[in-house]
Amino acid sequence: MSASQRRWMTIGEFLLRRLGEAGVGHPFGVPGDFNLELLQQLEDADTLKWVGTCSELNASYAADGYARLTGLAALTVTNAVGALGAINGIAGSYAEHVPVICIAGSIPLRSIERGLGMHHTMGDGTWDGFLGAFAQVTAAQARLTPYNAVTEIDRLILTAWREKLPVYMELPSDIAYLDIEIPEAPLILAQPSSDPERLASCATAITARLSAAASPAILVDQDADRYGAAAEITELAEKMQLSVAVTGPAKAVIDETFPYYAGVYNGAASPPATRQAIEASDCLLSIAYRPIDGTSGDFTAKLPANTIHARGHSVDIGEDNYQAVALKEVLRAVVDAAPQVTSRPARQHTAAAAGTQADGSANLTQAAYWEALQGYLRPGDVLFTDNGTSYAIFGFRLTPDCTVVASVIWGSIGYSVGALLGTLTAAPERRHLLFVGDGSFQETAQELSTILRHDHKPVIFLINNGGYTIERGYMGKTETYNDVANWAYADLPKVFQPDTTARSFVVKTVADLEKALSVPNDSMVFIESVMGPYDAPAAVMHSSNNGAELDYGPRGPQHRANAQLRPAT
Ligand SMILES: Cc1ncc(C[n+]2csc(CCOP(=O)(O)OP(=O)(O)O)c2C)c(N)n1
Ligand SMILES: [Mg+2]
Repeated sequence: MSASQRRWMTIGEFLLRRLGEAGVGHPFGVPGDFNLELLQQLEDADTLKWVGTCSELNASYAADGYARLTGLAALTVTNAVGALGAINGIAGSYAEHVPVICIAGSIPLRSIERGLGMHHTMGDGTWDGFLGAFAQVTAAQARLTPYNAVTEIDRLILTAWREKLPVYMELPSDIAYLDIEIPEAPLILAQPSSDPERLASCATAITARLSAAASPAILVDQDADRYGAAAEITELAEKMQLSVAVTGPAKAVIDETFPYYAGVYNGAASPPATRQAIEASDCLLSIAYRPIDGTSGDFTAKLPANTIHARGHSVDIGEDNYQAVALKEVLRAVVDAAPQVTSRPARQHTAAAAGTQADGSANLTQAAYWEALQGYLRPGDVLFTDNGTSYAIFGFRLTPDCTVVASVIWGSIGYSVGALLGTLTAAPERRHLLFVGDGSFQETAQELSTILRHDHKPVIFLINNGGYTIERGYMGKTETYNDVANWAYADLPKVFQPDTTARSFVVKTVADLEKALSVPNDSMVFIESVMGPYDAPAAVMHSSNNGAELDYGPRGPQHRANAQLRPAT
């Protein structure tokens, strides 16, 4: 009898079976005595491949990256010391709407029942505090027991997937090997179907408004990707010949060579044509727009008053609120009902620049760097940025089928290095490009060793500018608190893997960079580019300068002479 037909299974095996059915092929994490029994079950079952990381924080970032490409991820950590190490990343998954299952191997039920002081606890016989901590940063939490495991495992996995949010599960270490009676049917990941009447009325109302408008447009935020609705949006835009802009967190969700693509919208910081398409639209369809400082041009965004707000499970149209309507189904119905429009032909698309025009022997500048990298992009690339001057990638004109992974809302530096391990694990056949600063990299650099250990082949573009240049635009242009130690970054692949085939470069001129960009992608390429601490893209500096006004107010220290790095004029 195959495992999927058995009526009895151990709790641990059942959990692993459900993860596999939900498409989680590679849980990340760090072992500990409270989860080793589950890891042994994972080894014995040999259906999932566990990926050990250097830290739980990095495991949480890796899981987030993995889920962004596959739709769901998991990590296994040990009680409290492991779980709390991961909590920053789990909270980030909550902010960024990424479904991640955090499984904490926790203290035995025996210890809980008897109130025994245990290691990895406060030592006072209490046990609920960590569930409480995770209640703040997850959509659902549970401590498994033999009598709730069947229902709670399914509830948590389905909640994560349906709501696109993380969940937290404690598996007490003395129950993973206990047999429970289990359902034979596999777990099916599906959104609940829409209410038929609400769906029909909602789609009819949206179609009528879009059809009557002279300049309809769509604004796409990241939930369009989380709910897998990009294809329907593109189809609708093509059929009705309407403009589609994205927010920064949704960059690359819409193919940037699509004729109706209108750019990245960010309030007053948008390109004028993008701003016009959105703010002057007489019927804007917003897909889950979540304005924060960084996606609203520091609150200068002005969406039209009659904007239709569609979200994962609900829609607002004027005074009408529609519940129980699934985003993908709503868009599908609108596409089907929408008239074919021919009166709004698309603009001509401008081709991506081929490469840098700068003098090869000149010292590398940020301007020449980003210009050269624009020409390096290929269709299908996965691009990462961390917080820092590498935010310049939001200005790239992307080739088709790219994915951008960033954490614009949560913004925890170092995220990108851990998340890169996750996307490489999920899609090793794609080319992965990491754009990261020295300061961000220093937070999570050790995960490079796991990337090398699994023979992944990303290209890492590290800017060595001696510290936190993006922060110098807020405050402390020349202060030492914005400096970091100068590492031999390009030597790290060799440190982390002595017999590595990684190709490392320290780049100081445009010609050095061109040479590094010409090598093949058959092993890791690590390009450390040395640039000045006061060299920064103007858009990043404008954002930092504005951020300081919001953060410190009119009486803040940012107005002192030379307190801030400003855009070059
Ligand atoms: C965990 C965390 N700590 C601190 C910060 C504040 N912070 C935002 S950007 C940044 C500096 C990034 O510097 P670097 O990666 O070197 O980028 P650069 O601007 O120099 O290119 C810091 C410290 C943060 N966002 N997250
Ligand atoms: Mg830096």
